[in-house]
Amino acid sequence: MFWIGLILVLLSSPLMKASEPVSDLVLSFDSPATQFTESVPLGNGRLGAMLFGGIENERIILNESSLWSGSPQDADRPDAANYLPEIRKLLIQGKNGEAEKLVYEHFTCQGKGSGFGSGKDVQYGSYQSLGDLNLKFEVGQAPVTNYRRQLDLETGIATVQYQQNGVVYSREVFVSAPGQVIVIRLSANKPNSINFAGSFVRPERFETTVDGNELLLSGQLNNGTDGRGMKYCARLRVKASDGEVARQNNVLRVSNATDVVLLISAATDYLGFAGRKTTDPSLASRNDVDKAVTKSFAQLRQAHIRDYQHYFKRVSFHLDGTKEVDRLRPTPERIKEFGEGDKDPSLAALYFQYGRYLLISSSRPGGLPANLQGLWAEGVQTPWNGDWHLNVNVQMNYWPAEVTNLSELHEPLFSLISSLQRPGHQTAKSYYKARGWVAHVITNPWGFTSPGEGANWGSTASGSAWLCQHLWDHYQFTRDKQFLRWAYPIMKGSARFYADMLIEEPKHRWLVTAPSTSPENGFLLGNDTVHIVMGPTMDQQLLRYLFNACVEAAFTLGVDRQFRNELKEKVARLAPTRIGSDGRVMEWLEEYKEAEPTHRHISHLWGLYPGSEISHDKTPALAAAAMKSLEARGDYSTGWSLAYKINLWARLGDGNRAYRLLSLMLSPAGSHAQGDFRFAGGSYENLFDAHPPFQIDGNFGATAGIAEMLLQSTPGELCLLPSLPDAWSSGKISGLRARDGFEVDLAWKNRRLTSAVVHSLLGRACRIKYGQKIIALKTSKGKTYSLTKELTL
Ligand code: FUC
Repeated sequence: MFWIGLILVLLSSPLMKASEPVSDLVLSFDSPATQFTESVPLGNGRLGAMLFGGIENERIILNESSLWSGSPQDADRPDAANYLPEIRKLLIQGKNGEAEKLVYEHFTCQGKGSGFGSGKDVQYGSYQSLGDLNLKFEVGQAPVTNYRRQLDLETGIATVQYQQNGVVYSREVFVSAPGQVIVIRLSANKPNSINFAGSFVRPERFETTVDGNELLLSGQLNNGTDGRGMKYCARLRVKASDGEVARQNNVLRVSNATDVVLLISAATDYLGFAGRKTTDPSLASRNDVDKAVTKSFAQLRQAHIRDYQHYFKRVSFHLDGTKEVDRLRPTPERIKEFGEGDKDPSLAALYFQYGRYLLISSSRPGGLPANLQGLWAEGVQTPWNGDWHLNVNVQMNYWPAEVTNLSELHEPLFSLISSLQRPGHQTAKSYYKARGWVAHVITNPWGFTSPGEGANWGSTASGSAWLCQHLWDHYQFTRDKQFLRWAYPIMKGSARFYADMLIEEPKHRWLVTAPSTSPENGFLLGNDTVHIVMGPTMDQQLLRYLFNACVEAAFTLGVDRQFRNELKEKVARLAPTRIGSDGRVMEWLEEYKEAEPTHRHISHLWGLYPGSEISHDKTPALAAAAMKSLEARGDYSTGWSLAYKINLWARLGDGNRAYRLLSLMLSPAGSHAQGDFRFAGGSYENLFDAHPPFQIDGNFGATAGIAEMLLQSTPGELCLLPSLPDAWSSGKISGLRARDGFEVDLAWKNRRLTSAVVHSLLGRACRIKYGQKIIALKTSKGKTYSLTKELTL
């Protein structure tokens, strides 16, 4: 009965006409994808799918977020600490080159480390794609018309539609979190028109079999030692309304069907950070698909939409000014023209919501955090192993979590942080003879906390401090004491490490980290480029943040008086952020000459964003120096670096400059590179960020940046429309979150605020700033305050 109903709906639904209005929330394409970065991403936090929408060959790249090669290892050098005094002595003597040599030889990880970013067959491992599902359709020679491929961010559903031989063919795809399956529906408005062969494939280490109406993919990845690593299994179950389902070798053939639903489940035997019970991937994937098969397509679809919109609908964002005809254009064409003027503001709104969509789809409580690829990866050796980089990248993934009202989705990062304590404790001891725990630059699901294998990039010692900022920031947004009780011991362990690890530098007697680096940036000493230093500015800013946060957290919880005192003493002695003779923020303790003045990392501005020790109000001289630093670094860079600069300029109150960075971000990947990949950041056809290659941090960073242009907050203070660019003359946004538990709705016209509504979730007091106006607001929990009159008169 249900199937007949569906068919009737289809028969009566005409193909979407070009004149139909398209919402701000649709990515659209007029042809199938020919490569990964043209396909559309779908996901439920654990399972991912990239839909190509081919007519003769549909390719869907499948992912499961825990699918990693490699295995747990002890990568700490047992004798590293023996070399620490010598390394420090050389640094104090200014012999950084010699210190770097020692770090290379004795203070990196032991073994192969990340395999220089190609670690799939070493113990570090690599995040891998699960494989491809290929659907080969019998289509004949007749011309295809009215092709349209879309991703609707309102529903989290992708569709493909086209016409051939008078038949309208439709596909609808989503990944259900409640159902834990990928759901693909194929339909035609003429009976018995669907014929295809389905198969699974992956580059290596797989087997496929067919069992009744089920197609199976299974295998075992390399653990980097005896080859017997993680096991995985994916399953496709076919549910056809009519026609025939038959097996042909390792292919499942569906003939003469009218309506077909494909359900795909997948699992691995990864234990999870929390040491969850081992799953038998075959059993787990069978359970999921068995459950899903009892539900109708409509039920699965409805449950998916309800679950997805529970997150997505919290924020709405609209920017005026894009003509209907431009909104209807395929997304890749809009990207090509975005930088050419102000005619398409709504693409920026779409891009912002896409960032939220990507976080909802790649990071769910109980799962793994979004990695360098989110969870969408092609192939078995992903760029930089698709891991979690701790010197900006994984943190950037979570920059939008709180402010764009997706606070619960921050949780997977918190679990990752918690999981690093045990191995990080060992690393702290082995290298620094310090208490507490530390993580350096890279980590994986196997608890890697040692320095990387290259001294120039792998020795930054403040990865764990930066991670802990997320714990404290989550608390600042939510004031969730129960969370703080859980998080504080992690922060304390991190602070314990740094409090032990600091040394006194001889010139000013400041306390500094040593050895460390300013992430990946080098300076010239004679003819050499050197990276290893004491007290790079970023470390010092991070430790100021961490120590102060720990003091406040311990005070709030009424614990650790002695430790609080120790931290208070030490925080006062940390090297301050300083301005150099050239007027820029100093990146290191000394005024070194950068080897690469336009380097993508801008770590010494951490205190401006995501930290908050630099601002026009509190530290005007440093804010001016930060501007100079940014000018000197230049705008052009990799994707994530462009995104970082949006946030930095937004914090500096320069909306037009932030917008210029956003325009570079929303340019076709590589279009500003002039042959130099270091400046090739931008967007691919599917709006994925191009490092290049695809790296999702830029999507998330730019989403946070857009929020930062419209609302900024520190505890007790909200700043409305702090960096509104001329290009966004009129618009509205609702549902952004501010620290101390406020939700904010804003509207503006001709660049002037026309409506400001603040919902107080916690009943805290705050100051609200708009331009020169400041109002003090006392609030009651759960009450809503309209401030339009006070702020706009
Ligand atoms: C950091 C960056 C690179 C890249 C890599 C994954 O090391 O410097 O640009 O994003 O992470």
